Amino acid sequence: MGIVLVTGATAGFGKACAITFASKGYDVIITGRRKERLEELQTQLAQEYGTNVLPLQFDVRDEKQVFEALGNIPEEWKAVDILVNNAGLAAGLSTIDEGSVEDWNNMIDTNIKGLLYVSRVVMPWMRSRTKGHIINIGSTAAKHVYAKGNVYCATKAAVDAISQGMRIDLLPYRIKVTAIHPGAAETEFSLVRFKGDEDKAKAVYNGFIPLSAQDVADVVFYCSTLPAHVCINDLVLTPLQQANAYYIDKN
Ligand code: NDP
Ligand code: 8X3
Repeated sequence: MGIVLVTGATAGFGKACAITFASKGYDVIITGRRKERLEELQTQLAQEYGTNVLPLQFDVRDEKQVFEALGNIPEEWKAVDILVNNAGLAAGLSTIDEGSVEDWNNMIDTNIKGLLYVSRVVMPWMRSRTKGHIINIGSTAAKHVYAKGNVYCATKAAVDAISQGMRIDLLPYRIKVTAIHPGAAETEFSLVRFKGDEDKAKAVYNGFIPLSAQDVADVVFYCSTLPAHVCINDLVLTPLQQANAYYIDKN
C-alpha cells in the first residue's frame, strides 16, 4: 500500500491512525517520546496485521533530535506516502494575563515548531518523488478562539496557515495537503492540559458525546483514499452536540 508516518502515535488520534493505516496494509513509522508505548504498538501491529513498523523515539520540540532521528532512517523508509502531523498538546487553560510562559513555550514549540521540523525532513523526500500527502491535525480552536484558549488557539491557527502555505508551495510537486480540524474528542488531551487532574479532564466531556480517537482516524484515513486528482484541503469535524470551538450544547 505504502508508508505512513504518524507523529504522536503513543496515544489518542495518532495511535488510532497508526492502527487504522496498519489494518489497511500500510507500513508505518510511529513516533513519540514514550518508548515503551511505541514498542507495545509495534508488537501489536506486527502481530495483528503483519505490519512493518519503524518506531522512532524523539521529542518534536528538539530540532536536533528530529533531524537526527528522522533524517537518518533507512533509505527504503524515506518513501513516505502520507505524513500525519498529529503530535501536539494544550497546556493549561487560563486567561492570557495569567498564562504560564512555560506552557506557552511548550505549545508553540510542539504544535508549531515541531510540526515544521518534521515536515522539513519529510517534504524533500516527497518532492523528489513528486508524490505525497501531508495531513496536519489542526482543531476547531484554529477557526474560533475560545475563552482561556488564547495561545493554544493561536498555535492551531498557525497550523491552519502553515497548511495553506504548504499547499501553495508544494503544488508544483503534486503533494496533497489536508488540514483536519477536530472538535472535542476524548483522548489523553484534557489529562495533559490539566496536568494529570483526572476529575477536571473527565468533566470536559460531561453532558455530550465527544468524538473518539477512532472517529478522527477514520476521517484521516478517508482523506487518504480519494483519487489522485482530488484533495480535501480543509475539514472540520465535531461531535453532533458541538457547533464550534466554544459552543457545546451540554445536557
Ligand atoms: P493525546 O494527548 O492523546 O496524544 C498526543 C500525542 O502527541 C501523544 O502521542 C504524545 O506522545 C504526542 N506528543 C505530545 N508532545 C510531544 C512531543 N513534544 N514530542 C513528541 N510527541 C509528542 O492527544 P490527542 O490525540 O487528542 O491530540 C492529538 C492532536 O490533536 C494534537 O495536536 C491536539 O492538539 C489535536 N486535537 C485534539 C483534540 C481533542 O479534543 N482531543 C481536538 C482537536 C485537535 P508522547 O507523550 O509519547 O510524546
Ligand atoms: C482541542 C479541543 O476544545 O480544546 O483542540 O479546542 S479544544
